[in-house]
Amino acid sequence: MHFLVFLILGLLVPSTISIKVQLSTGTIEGKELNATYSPFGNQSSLVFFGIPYVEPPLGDLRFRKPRPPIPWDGILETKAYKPACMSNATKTYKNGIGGPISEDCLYANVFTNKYCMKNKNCSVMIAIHGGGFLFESASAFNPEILINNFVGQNRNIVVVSINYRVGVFGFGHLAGDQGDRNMGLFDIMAGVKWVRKEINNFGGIKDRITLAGHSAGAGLIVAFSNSPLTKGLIHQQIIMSGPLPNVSKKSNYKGFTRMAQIVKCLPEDSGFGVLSKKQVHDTYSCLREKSSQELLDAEMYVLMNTTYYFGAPHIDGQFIVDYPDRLFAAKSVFPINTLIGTTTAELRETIYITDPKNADLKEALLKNMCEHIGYEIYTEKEKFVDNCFTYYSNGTQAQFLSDDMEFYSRAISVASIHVSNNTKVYMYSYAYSGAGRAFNKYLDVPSPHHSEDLIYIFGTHRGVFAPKDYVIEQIYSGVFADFVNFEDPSPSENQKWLQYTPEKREHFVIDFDQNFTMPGMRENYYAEALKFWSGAGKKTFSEQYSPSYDTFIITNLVSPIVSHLNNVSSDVDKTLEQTEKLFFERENYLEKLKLERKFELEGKKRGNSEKWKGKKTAARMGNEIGIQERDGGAEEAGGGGGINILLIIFAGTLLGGILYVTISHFCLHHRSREGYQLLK
Ligand SMILES: *[C@@H]1O[C@H](CO)[C@@H](O)[C@H](O)[C@H]1NC(C)=O
Ligand SMILES: *[C@@H]1O[C@H](CO)[C@@H](O)[C@H](O)[C@H]1NC(C)=O
Ligand SMILES: *[C@@H]1O[C@H](CO)[C@@H](O)[C@H](O)[C@H]1NC(C)=O
Ligand SMILES: *[C@@H]1O[C@H](CO)[C@@H](O)[C@H](O)[C@H]1NC(C)=O
Ligand SMILES: *[C@@H]1O[C@H](CO)[C@@H](O)[C@H](O)[C@H]1NC(C)=O
Ligand SMILES: *[C@@H]1O[C@H](CO)[C@@H](O)[C@H](O)[C@H]1NC(C)=O
Ligand SMILES: *[C@@H]1O[C@H](CO)[C@@H](O)[C@H](O)[C@H]1NC(C)=O
Ligand SMILES: *[C@@H]1O[C@H](CO)[C@@H](O)[C@H](O)[C@H]1NC(C)=O
Ligand SMILES: *[C@@H]1O[C@H](CO)[C@@H](O)[C@H](O)[C@H]1NC(C)=O
Ligand SMILES: CC(=O)N[C@H]1CO[C@H](CO)[C@@H](O)[C@@H]1O
Repeated sequence: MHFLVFLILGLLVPSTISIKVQLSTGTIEGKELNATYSPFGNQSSLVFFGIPYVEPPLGDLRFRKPRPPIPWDGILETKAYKPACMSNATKTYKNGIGGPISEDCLYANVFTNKYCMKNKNCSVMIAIHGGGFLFESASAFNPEILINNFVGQNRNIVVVSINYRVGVFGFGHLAGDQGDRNMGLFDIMAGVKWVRKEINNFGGIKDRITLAGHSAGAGLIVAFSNSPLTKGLIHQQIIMSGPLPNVSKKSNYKGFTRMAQIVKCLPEDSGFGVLSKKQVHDTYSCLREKSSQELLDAEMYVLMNTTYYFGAPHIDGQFIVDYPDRLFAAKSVFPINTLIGTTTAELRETIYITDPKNADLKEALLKNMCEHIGYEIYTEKEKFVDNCFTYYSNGTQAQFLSDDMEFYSRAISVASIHVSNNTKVYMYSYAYSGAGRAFNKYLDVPSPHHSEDLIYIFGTHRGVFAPKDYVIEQIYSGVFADFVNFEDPSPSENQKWLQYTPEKREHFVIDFDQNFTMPGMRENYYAEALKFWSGAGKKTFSEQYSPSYDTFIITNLVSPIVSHLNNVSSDVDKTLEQTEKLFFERENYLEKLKLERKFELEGKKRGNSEKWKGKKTAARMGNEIGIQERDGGAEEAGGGGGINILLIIFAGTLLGGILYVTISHFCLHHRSREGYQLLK
């Protein structure tokens, strides 16, 4: 038993260890902090909160890659969390009242203990928070939970949590921008490099670093370990319920551009076209003059009152060099030890398709979803739509479509790419649905959904724990701690956790019966989903989305539809007015793609000599129905544009789309939910 060894040695450690630590940039002074909540005992820790790991990204450094920290004289007191980065504080702190936010937010927090400080040989875990690349913060983690789960119980892990810039501050960019981009990812890399340099001062070993994250945090870790810039920086990764970031070459530029227009750093009518070098320079100069609150307010405005989004990092050619699909296919990713897994319900976004309430619409809704995916991102569109419809019309299968696509089949890709002779890959499927009041449920889908297992690891969304929850917390966090410490998450000698192989897709099922026994190993993780999605055909990578979007993500596809069906916005940020605009924009756009495709195929049939004609006709059709070329969100600078498009269409078209268009027009003004049925 590894634990026993640690325990005995732990008792021998003298209790007079200074809590001042000398770093390469100066001396810091931390404090002792003990947990106070667990029936397993109050674990004790030495903590150092708010250590500067880069120069504050203020003034001219806004929107720039981070720079090394500035040394200080004397002793820097590091006993309290620093503010979270600029974000919606209510969402970041999840306590109903918010908490401090600031642009001066790039600090690290270190949790260690006397054993590590003495022996200087502890493993290190760096926690990367989630929050959709827009909110949350290391300063919102409850320290006691990290102490109990990882530092204490003789697990002796040196835990580091870091803030990184989010929203427009962390992932903004303009079209044509050649400057610093994906600052949030560069922040994380600077944090990891800082840990490598300083962690021995806290008792950690720099070559035993595990990067751990959930959701968007996990997505950022995937982006991190896919990057050519990070080779050799970390030893292992933990990827919990992490969809790959929805990266495209331009993701995030429309929301950012709209934000710049709102604060008057770009003319209202400047659209979304590529900007000249000078325009980019001038826009950034102007944005650097504004207060951080003004930019945040504009970000919030865009999220709520326009059809645009913020979010994912983008392919910048430096940190993220290509689409993950391509990086994986080229096997250009440097493999590392990986613990990866998902919950059995995640987001279930397509559950509206099988909702008994929509029973009459089931086929139409499924076909519509398959068409959006097929026409927007696959090359053999008709084939995709047929296969998708056939596979997902079976029973209530359609509710899994979104999770199969965004979570399960992608978890398989990530796991498989890290399998090598020198690495260990482990996979889990979290199926425990008995959390009850221990989880502050925030989605109306079955348990265990996205974040539900996180209550036992980092404590986010934690509700009221019953005695059984403390036991589960100890077991489940122990799996993660053992992976960090021993490269092996097996819960016991009797229940070995076998390594994942692409052939058998071994995975450990996490569930707990009355005696807290877990089911353990199974094979063929999501076999059916894999069969479907791996045979789904080639993606186009042509970066063509409906006018308000700059990347493809199912959430953004589903929420306008569900909002429309319920006549209530289901988007956490947007008003119903905006989701309705999006709904019509997207349905229109799909009709346009189908029409173009029809002409393209007819052109093909007529033979090569006439091929160009078909294309031309398709383009002309597009123009005539009033929707600009696919990439031309530029034309609706004033926000949304859905209504204008529909009016133009209604007034202008006599072409094939007329029936659809008339219906759309009708729907818009009468908000008729029947409208959907007519889309058939
Ligand atoms: C942990 O600390 C709290 C608060 O000081 C105390 O009430 C509780 O009894 C302690 N628990 C254990 C198991 O020692
Ligand atoms: C924390 O716990 C340790 C070990 O039980 C104890 O020596 C120390 O006084 C406690 N510190 C605080 C601040 O409660
Ligand atoms: C750390 O050091 C202690 C004391 O030398 C030793 O007993 C222990 O095995 C070491 N742990 C690791 C993980 O190397
Ligand atoms: C911040 O988030 C909360 C909770 O989702 C929401 O109610 C509020 O409107 C948001 N604030 C702004 C300014 O958008
Ligand atoms: C959205 O617009 C409404 C109405 O103009 C306004 O009251 C609200 O503050 C705006 N929301 C944000 C987050 O700016
Ligand atoms: C439909 O789903 C059931 C249950 O998952 C499965 O056994 C069956 O093979 C499926 N049918 C088809 C035609 O795929
Ligand atoms: C792993 O080892 C096996 C047997 O030693 C060898 O055949 C195989 O090529 C190795 N694979 C890789 C990826 O190095
Ligand atoms: C739990 O353990 C008890 C005592 O060993 C046993 O009687 C019971 O069947 C077990 N329950 C389950 C669900 O395995
Ligand atoms: C949709 O909701 C609005 C209020 O938000 C209401 O005025 C309207 O009548 C509703 N429409 C339908 C079709 O239920
Ligand atoms: C631009 C965009 O679509 N961003 C989305 C990327 O994914 C995150 C996390 O799922 C969403 O919150 C963003 O809206």
